[in-house]
Amino acid sequence: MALISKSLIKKYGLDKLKNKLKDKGKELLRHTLDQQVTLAVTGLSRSGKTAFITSLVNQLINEGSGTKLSFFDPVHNGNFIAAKRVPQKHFHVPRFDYDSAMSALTSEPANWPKPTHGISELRLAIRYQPKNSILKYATDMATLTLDITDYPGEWLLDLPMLKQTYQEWSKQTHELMKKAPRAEYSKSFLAKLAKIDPFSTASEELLAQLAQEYSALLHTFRHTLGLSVIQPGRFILPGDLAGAPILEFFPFPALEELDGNDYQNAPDDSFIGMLRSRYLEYKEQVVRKFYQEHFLRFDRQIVLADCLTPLNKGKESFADLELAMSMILQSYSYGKSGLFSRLFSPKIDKLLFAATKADHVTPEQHGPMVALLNQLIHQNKHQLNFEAVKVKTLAIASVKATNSGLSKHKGKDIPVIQGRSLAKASAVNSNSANSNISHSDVDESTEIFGHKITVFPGAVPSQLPKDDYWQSSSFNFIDFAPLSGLNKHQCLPHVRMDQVLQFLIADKMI
Ligand SMILES: Nc1nc2c(ncn2[C@@H]2O[C@H](COP(=O)(O)OP(=O)(O)OP(=O)(O)O)[C@@H](O)[C@H]2O)c(=O)[nH]1
Ligand SMILES: [Mg+2]
Repeated sequence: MALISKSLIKKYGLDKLKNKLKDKGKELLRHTLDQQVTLAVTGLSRSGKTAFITSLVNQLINEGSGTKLSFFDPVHNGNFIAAKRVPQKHFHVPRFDYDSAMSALTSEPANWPKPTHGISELRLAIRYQPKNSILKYATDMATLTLDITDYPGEWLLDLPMLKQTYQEWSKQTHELMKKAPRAEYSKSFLAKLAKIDPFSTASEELLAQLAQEYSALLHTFRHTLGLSVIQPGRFILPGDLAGAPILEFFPFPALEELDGNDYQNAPDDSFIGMLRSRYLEYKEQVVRKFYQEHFLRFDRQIVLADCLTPLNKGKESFADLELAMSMILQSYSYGKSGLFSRLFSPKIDKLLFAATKADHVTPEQHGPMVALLNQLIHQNKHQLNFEAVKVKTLAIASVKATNSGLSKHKGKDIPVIQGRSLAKASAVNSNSANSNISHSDVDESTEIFGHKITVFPGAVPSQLPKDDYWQSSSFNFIDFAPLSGLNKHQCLPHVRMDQVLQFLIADKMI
């Protein structure tokens, strides 16, 4: 880029310069004119990825129709022209279903988009007028191509497996299964494993059946217990691998008593042998392949974290989120000592952590939300070296589903949010019973049966919560439905999506 200077472009004009340049120079110029960013969006299931991408695309393609992007410089400074969806880059990767997501949000009554189960892509072409960069001498209008990839954060939880043998992984996973809250649910599965001789000839059928039970357990951990450390990640989000034998393995506690030699020498057709080879195959064909085929081409990454649901679920769920975050962060551990750098050469230069669903709490709680997320990230900072990556944290709501305001409570003004609950009226009543101030305390006119509620869901701790926090259990938020009356051709209401755009792409549009 430095080779093609402003003065050269000024002196010759762009067309003449193109002719003067030799092939290498032309390549460089083309590269200079084509701005391209590959943005990856991840987070554990239900963290808000689909809502986030839908809102991001919606804000850009409808810019001007009720946009609130004041902190996004290209809009604020007037050099944003327009954005549109264009065919995605990789035809073999499923398309991100923007239209279905928008239809759900704009239907009456409005719904959230359906859960998604794998990777998907969408490409935007963003037109802008270069004002400061070298491009302004070359063209009045430049295009930034933004490739957005949605992929499950669970897949990042598998990275540490790359450095573990099957025996090591099995031991570590079994440790987790022996402890509360997993222990109670794991008992009968572990009892079945205890009856199997690890050196006997494996039955494919039994392996398949046990693998299915292990996957069902992982689903329970995630969806019933609200836990975050789910390994292997593909077992609950298999993408296109559903039913493949590569997903038919599980931890085998009997291995813990074996010495390394017995483990190594176990015949290939024994239980140990079969589980070992599937584990190895999983590491190579699934985990490593994902990093090589997808992760390595991401330029920028946003990691979405729903810290509020684990706060609602309780101490164990929150502790599990802490562990999951530290595992996920290994993928961004770029220091020389980081596992990731030793395995791959990453190129991500900007990393945004966003605490999602900030509209579930009153606005003055956004500061504590960010502080809490910072703590989750920075307690692992000693393992991390972000020297090559710019990192930021924000509290956001991709699609704001509540309105905030003040309400009188015992003669005092207190901050509240109001929205339409997703839960049935009876569930709403019991849900908010523990809140500091329930809907009925606050607003007599609240239509409980119309599911419209006004509530102060509680204070978000700005530190990693200690035992006394869990004992007082002062936090309880409610799931809200999207606001009604949203329109496909207008910008969705949001909290801080402009700051997200500013951090992730504004520097490519100057
Ligand atoms: N109030 C509010 N709720 C949100 C917001 N974003 C997501 N949600 C809630 O979180 C749920 C999950 O959001 P999704 O965007 O589907 O999350 P995801 O990460 O794509 O989930 P999977 O596809 O299952 O991995 C939604 O159904 C909403 O209930 C938001 O900005 N505000
Ligand atoms: Mg999704």
